Amino acid sequence: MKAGAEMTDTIAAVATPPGEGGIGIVRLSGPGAEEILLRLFCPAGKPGRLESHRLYYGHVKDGAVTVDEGMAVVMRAPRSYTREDVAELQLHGGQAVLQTALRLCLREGARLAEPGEFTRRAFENGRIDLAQAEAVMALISARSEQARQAAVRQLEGGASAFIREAADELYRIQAAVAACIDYPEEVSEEEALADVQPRLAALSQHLEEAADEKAARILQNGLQVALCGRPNVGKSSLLNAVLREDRAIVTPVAGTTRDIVTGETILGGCLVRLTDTAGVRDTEDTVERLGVERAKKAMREADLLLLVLDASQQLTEEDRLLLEECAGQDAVILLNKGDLPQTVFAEDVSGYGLRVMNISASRPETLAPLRALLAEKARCADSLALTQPRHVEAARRAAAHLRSAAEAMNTAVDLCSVDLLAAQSALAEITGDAVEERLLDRVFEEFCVGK
Ligand SMILES: Nc1nc2c(ncn2[C@@H]2O[C@H](COP(=O)(O)OP(=O)(O)OP(=O)(O)O)[C@@H](O)[C@H]2O)c(=O)[nH]1
Ligand SMILES: [Mg+2]
Repeated sequence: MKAGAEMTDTIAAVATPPGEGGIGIVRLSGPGAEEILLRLFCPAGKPGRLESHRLYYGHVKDGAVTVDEGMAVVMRAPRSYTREDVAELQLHGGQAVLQTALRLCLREGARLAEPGEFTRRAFENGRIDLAQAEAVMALISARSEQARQAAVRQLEGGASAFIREAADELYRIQAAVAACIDYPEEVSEEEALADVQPRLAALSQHLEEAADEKAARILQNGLQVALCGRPNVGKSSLLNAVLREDRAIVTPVAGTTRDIVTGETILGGCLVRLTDTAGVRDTEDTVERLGVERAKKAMREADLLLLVLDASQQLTEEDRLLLEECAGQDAVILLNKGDLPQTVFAEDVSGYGLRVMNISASRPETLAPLRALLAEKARCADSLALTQPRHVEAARRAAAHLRSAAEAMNTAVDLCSVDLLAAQSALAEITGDAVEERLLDRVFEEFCVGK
């Protein structure tokens, strides 16, 4: 824990976001929570000691001066978010009101909470493990229904259960190795190898399958889709049509889009980030050339490419070059301007092994299959056990140690022990079962104050 932060003191923070709102909450946690609350909050009817988990109407007072009227609740340990005594004030949600109430809490003996400190206390007091604590932040920052569902699964212990099962199997493997080393007359090296090596392989594969970096990134940041094509085929029109907003400039002039234009939308509960790019062609124009370079970079970074072709015009050399570039990648060919007399048909581009869709950016009803495809590609969390980049990284590290343990056993059985220990501690980092303070500091730094 950081210098100055003591779990025995009482912390306070505004728990609701800055700005104006109907209600704002000031939160206290620690042994002095109730006492501090009662020094500034006067419940109507003077009930004496407050009942736990009951809401009281009253006034916040600075001496004789009223600061605001509102409600207060005390939640005594251990039945609270932090498992400590918690008190909350629900006041009018203006900054002056909330900051004044917070200042009074600090004057009466509370300390300003650090980011994530309430959740850190819930973790330190054993109410939740580290993966669940991170799920709280993932839930707060979830931007799509898919991300929300994944965060709730993690909060309910999904990721933790997966990791603990893996850790249990690893303990059993470690026990088998120890038996062979300690009692060589009872368990031979051959027996140990035949038993343990396949189990190590299975466990590392199991972890690797759950640690899908790409899927975890798509879940957090959305599916990255790049619209590409030669100038004037209708990329910007398509961006606007899918986003249902007038985001990019559209004109009949080839070379309209010079820079990258991005927009986000939710499709089927999943986040999709669309990038419109400059039409790709050879050009002498300096600005347009830079735009084309950016377009190529966006194409390299995308999870999915949408190659837009103008179906009302003959294919050009630029179209063919782009088709070749997209072949072999995750790409879809969109034959746009289907409302005009058609010159290019699906058969003409079937040789590239890519899916082809007939659309018209100016007829939104033709885009339903494309929307469905994007939603399907962006859906990635259904079977994903691990969704946080930190967990994915640690699980991959554990898997790598298991593979090198299996390898080391070929030389001598006892050589695998170091790798098995390293794998075990990588798994423990995920749930926070045995972690260093520095790691905890890094995890909770990401939080907002008041959570
Ligand atoms: N008839 C018809 N016209 C379209 C369609 N989609 C785009 N257009 C027209 O095609 C022209 C070019 O559209 P843009 O969306 O600017 O094309 P772009 O690919 O972004 O062009 P650059 O930015 O120059 O690369 C505009 O006049 C659009 O109105 C379509 O489905 N049908
Ligand atoms: Mg454009």
